[in-house]
Amino acid sequence: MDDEALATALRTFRDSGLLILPGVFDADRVATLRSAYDDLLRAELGQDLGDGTGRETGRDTSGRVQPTDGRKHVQMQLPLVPPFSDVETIAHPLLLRVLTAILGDGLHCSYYNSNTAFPGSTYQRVHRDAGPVFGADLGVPTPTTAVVVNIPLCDFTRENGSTEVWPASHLIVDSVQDAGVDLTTRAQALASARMDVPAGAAVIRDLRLWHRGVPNESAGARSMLAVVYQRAWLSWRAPSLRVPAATWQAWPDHVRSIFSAAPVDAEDGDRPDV
Ligand SMILES: O=C(O)CCC(=O)C(=O)O
Repeated sequence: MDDEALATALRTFRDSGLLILPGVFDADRVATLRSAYDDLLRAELGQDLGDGTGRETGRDTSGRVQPTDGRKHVQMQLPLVPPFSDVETIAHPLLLRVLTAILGDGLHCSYYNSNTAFPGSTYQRVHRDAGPVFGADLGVPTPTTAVVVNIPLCDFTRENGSTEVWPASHLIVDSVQDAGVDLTTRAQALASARMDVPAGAAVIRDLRLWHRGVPNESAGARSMLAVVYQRAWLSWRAPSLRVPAATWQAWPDHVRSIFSAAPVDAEDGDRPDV
């Protein structure tokens, strides 16, 4: 990506709150991630994934999988082990270049999750993943402080439930009278788009952007990784984020820095040299 393309990408992201980077991951990487992901989800739920019997309200025994809003939508926390912890997955050079331009030096990963819409899923409520970092009192939108990177594990289509998004809604700061009206009602008056992207793309979304999961009318599960990166000075991080010692040892320094806020699990009781 040359400087001009980067400038266009950043402007698009600032204007819309969303940026699609096609062709970041090659077919082999997507296939490897998909296979490891499906194995994990199948093991956690103890069931076939494509049969539409995705657990609706229950919780798997390890607590790694949780239902989200709407029927047949689940989220699953991912372990920082290969291939999920591979540098090419979580710190791909192109992705890092764009993320650093958005979030500044010293950005860190605070959450490693995923979303699956099973066949037969329903509409979620329109929601934001995070509100304005300084609250609504300021009354004006502030620059992006955190993004989620979605990595689709299959082509996302209208049929299998490509996520619905409201471009530029990351810049909406609620007034006192608006704050009491739910976003699903407010969104009816606004134009939305669908995240129809091929596998191999990375989608960077401002956490404030309004969005929702939608019905999956295909016969197979539709899954994406969801990795949150944020500015160096934001201290929030998911309690679930832990780095196995072997992963820490395998990472180069610049990737360790991205995960430096997460605890490292030591195999021998010693904290690895951080
Ligand atoms: O799976 C999707 O398309 C969106 C999921 C989502 O936004 C959620 O579960 O909070």
